[in-house]
Amino acid sequence: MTTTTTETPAAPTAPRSERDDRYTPHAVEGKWREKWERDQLYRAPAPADWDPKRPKWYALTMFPYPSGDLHIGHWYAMTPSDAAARYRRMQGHTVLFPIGFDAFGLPAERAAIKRGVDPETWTYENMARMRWQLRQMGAMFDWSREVVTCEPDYYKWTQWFFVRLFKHGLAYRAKAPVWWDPESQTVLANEQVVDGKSEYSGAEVYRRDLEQWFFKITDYAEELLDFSKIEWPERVKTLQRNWIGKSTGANVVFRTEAGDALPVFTTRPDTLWGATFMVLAPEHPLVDTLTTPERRAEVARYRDATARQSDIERQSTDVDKEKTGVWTGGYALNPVNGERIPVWIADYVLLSYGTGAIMAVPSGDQRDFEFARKYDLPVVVVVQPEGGALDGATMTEAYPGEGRMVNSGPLDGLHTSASKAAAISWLEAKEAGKTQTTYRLRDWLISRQRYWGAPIPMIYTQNGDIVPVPEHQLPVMLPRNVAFRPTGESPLKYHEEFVNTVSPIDGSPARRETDTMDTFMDSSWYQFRYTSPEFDAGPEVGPINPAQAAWLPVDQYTGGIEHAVMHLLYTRFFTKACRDMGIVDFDEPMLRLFNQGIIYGEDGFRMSKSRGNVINPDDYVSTVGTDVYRMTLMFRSPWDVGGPWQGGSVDGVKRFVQRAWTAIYAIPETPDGDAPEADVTALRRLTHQTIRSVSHDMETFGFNTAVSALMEFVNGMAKARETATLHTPAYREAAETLALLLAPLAPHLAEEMWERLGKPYSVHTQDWPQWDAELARDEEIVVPVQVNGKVRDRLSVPATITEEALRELALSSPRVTELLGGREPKKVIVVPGRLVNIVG
Ligand code: ANZ
Repeated sequence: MTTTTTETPAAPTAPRSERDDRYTPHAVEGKWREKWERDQLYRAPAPADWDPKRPKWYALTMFPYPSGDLHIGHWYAMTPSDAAARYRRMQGHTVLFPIGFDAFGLPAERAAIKRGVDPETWTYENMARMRWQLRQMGAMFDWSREVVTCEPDYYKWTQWFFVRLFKHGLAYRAKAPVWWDPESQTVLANEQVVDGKSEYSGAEVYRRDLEQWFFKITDYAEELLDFSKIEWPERVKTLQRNWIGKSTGANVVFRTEAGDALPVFTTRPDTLWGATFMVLAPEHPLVDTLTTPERRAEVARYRDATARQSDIERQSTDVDKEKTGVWTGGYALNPVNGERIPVWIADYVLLSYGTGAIMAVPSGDQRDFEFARKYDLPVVVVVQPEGGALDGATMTEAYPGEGRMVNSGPLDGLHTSASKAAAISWLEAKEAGKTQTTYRLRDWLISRQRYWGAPIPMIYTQNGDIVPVPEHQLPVMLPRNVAFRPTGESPLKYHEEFVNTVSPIDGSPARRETDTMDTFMDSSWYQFRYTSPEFDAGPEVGPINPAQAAWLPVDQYTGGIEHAVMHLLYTRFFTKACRDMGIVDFDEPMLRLFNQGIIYGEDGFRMSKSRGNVINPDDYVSTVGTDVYRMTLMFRSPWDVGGPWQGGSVDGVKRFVQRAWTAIYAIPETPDGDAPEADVTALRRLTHQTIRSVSHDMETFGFNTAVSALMEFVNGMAKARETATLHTPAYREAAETLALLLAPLAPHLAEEMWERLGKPYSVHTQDWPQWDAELARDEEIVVPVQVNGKVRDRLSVPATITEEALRELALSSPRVTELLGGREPKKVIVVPGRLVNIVG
């Protein structure tokens, strides 16, 4: 990759005017943006108007939250995404690239509570400013399809989906322990609790029981593990797989001495004979009955302490984390041998997983082992490694590996490869247990005790019925003028006019649900709505205009990895549920996904106001212009890598833009000149090689190498002008190619160049150039290889071969290896393109 700063000599024969030789981004960029908008250049046609030769391509960038300011992260996410969409269009697709706002959410409400501003006013003012900023990106957004999730004609459908999910048995109400964020006074989803703290406020969270609405995402756990229909990054698939957390094993029923069933989930039913105690989650419902009077106070103290920890802390596999727990005083009976074993409670057992109770096998499970050693509980070896002689009294850690079963009744002598299946059949025959598959995934809690969200469209009647708002009555409008009090309940609860309604069954007085929906619900279906943002043919038809449905699903989605397990899992679930409800006819919302990296501050840290390392895109746009800023972001590193912002590279890109302009501005309209044959051939080769490499880069989101190839191209064109090639058809071909290849990356510059070249508007509706494989073929050269001063071999290599590749090739030449006779050469001198000299 070169960023040479060679100044380009003035075009030798072309007329020059002072006005034209300097590229002025400001005048140019504003002018073109206005024209594109006037001409609706980026308006995506309805499927009925598609050209059958141009397949559809739905490109989507994650829509922004209207925080009030477009930051560098937005630019880094959206402008390369735009370049990719533009490339698809030139490449022969009919492209949709929409934009909108994820406009409901907590920050708007925080502003209301802190500063007394109305959340709606706050949101709309921010959106107005951000629309202006988004336009500065020069992206091919189809603004005619903008969606704003807080508008009644959007959330009406969010509510409609809720009602449909409810009618389909996929939305239900249940009392459940939920994470309570004491600062923002709201319930959080599991995913919003990070290290025991609220992702929103940073406050420590604790458990509380509330009646909540859930979506049955767990019904889809198995299907969500199937990624065969999508091309998504391995990392995201792994995160989703781990989040879903499938385990296969057995459900085994232990009994308390009083006869209560105490089922456990275990992935190792073969180790049942080594279960020397049981551990229950402190919140387990049987703890009260099991606890003996003398243990009651200690048990209560322990339960209270664990209520303050998050599941993540509790589950920590950190070896240094001290295992804690208390004995209930009670016992249970091991179903395989009737043995009486003590029942403990400990925080490492989670209520929400499996059955909330485990059989502890200290010889096989490290957590159980540490616990047993700490509280002096017996350790019985049930798996003996090949040739080993483990002893429960002396072993220093659990042995989870392979081996032969011992002390295990009917399993004795079996190898562990067969013992699990044997244990399950044995248990099933004795009716003491059965195979079970468990998932870590929990149902999606969607209730929020908040105002700035879509009201959950449910009604509670006086008879205790819970009924959905009839679909034709939607939307349930969010009322204005609510009182914000930090009470922990939805402000809607105190809005009498909102709350009081009538039963859809018999018209008797009834009350509305006052919780609103998690905003991830809004973003689970926005990609559907972009196809037909204003469509409303009644609730029977739904929010997707059948005449626009052919746009779906999304062909290429781009956005941050931080959405791997929430948004990206929810929208997959949502799509599958919609399929099962007959709303869509596909299985996956987004066929391809790409995650961009993160841009850090120049100091290498995440940008933050407190660090003072924030780079404001507006400052750059107003000084160097959009195209330079876009390309600087793309040029600095591979898109999925990101890294620290390097302000210095702005100047290099700025110079490149000027050199690109210089390369074309003085070109004669009709090429009628001659130049040395070799120079013409070299230029054509460069042109076609550049098309080849930039095309490859655009396919693979390699924008950094695309920009660098174009820089080399422009340097090559400068060199060509030294020999009067400017007047040749080959130079014109190069110039037109340059404008076309620049179009996705620097849309304004490319348009200006295209016009300057006298070509018909617009560069963005042109076909992507094709390379001629013959012309693009690497020139071959012959490089002599000397060993100790004598030419011993001649290598035929591409002229562009790198120094390292040439060295490799020379050292592996059979003639050379023979002469060196296995010795390391003392010195290897590579003169690129000319000679390799080996001193042996
Ligand atoms: C006995 C045993 C013996 C286990 C052994 C493991 C090894 P995964 O693979 O993550 O699904 N377990 C079950 N429910 C639990 C809960 N609510 N909280 C904490 N731990 C729980 O883990 C399944 C294993 O985790 C189960 O298998 C159980 O311990 C434990 F040599 O049972 B095992």
